[in-house]
Amino acid sequence: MASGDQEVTLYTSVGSYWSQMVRLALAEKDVAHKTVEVDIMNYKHYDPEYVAINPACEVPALSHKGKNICGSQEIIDYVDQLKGLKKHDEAEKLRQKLVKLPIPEITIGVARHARNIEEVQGAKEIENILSALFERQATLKERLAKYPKLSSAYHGKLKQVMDFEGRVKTVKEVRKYLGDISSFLDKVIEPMLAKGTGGDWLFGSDFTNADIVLAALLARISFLGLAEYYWGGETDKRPNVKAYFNRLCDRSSFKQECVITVPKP
Ligand SMILES: N[C@@H](CCC(=O)N[C@@H](CS)C(=O)NCC(=O)O)C(=O)O
Repeated sequence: MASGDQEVTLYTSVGSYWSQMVRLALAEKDVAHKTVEVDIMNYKHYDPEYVAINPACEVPALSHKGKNICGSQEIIDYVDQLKGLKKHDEAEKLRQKLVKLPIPEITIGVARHARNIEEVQGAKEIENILSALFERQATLKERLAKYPKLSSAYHGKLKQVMDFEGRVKTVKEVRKYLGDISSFLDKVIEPMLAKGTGGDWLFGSDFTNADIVLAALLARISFLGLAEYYWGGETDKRPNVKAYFNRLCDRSSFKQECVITVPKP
């Protein structure tokens, strides 16, 4: 950023999907900033100090010059505008589709049903890590009782969490979301990469906002023990997605911001 770089503060959580996307964007766009780690596993994002920054009770959020920008895509757009970066039209269209894919549902769905989804490798460890998020409703109810002035934020979040949990109740539902990712990879990403883009990335040699979202998405699939299912194995399913993922793994911003390993049991 030309000026005022030091005024940028990013509120993020290390393993969060939407935070990873934003951290990757800030690294790629060379935005100097201060990072505040919000421990969502211990529900620090429900504390009044953080709710004052983001009433949606979620990470990421970004503060700049007294303004709070909440939500990953809003932050990416804000940073692009601030830096005067030109949008790539086709990449923006693809980015809109990528952000709608049910990765949050797959994350919580896998956490809830890992042992019953045989495609997941390392189910027990994933369940151990993510089970910390199972107390969201109980924690929100506690906070509601403790901080009635924030009831509007807590009620809003509680409703969102209840609707969300209702969508990942059964293995069958989670399998449907896994299928949505398969068909998107098969219909859009694999053919696009197979045809050749003129470079290493989705639209050539520039690492666009669509690459940023796809990178976080593939990192999440890998973290959930699903890389083998989507692009690995003897059949070498989706070789171009696999090659793209391997190139990502060599990219320093990706290694730094998106790779979180599952500890061995
Ligand atoms: N639409 C928001 C979604 C943010 C979001 O769902 N963040 C998750 C972490 S990846 C979160 O804060 N979850 C905590 C919770 O739901 O309690 C965005 O794009 O930033």
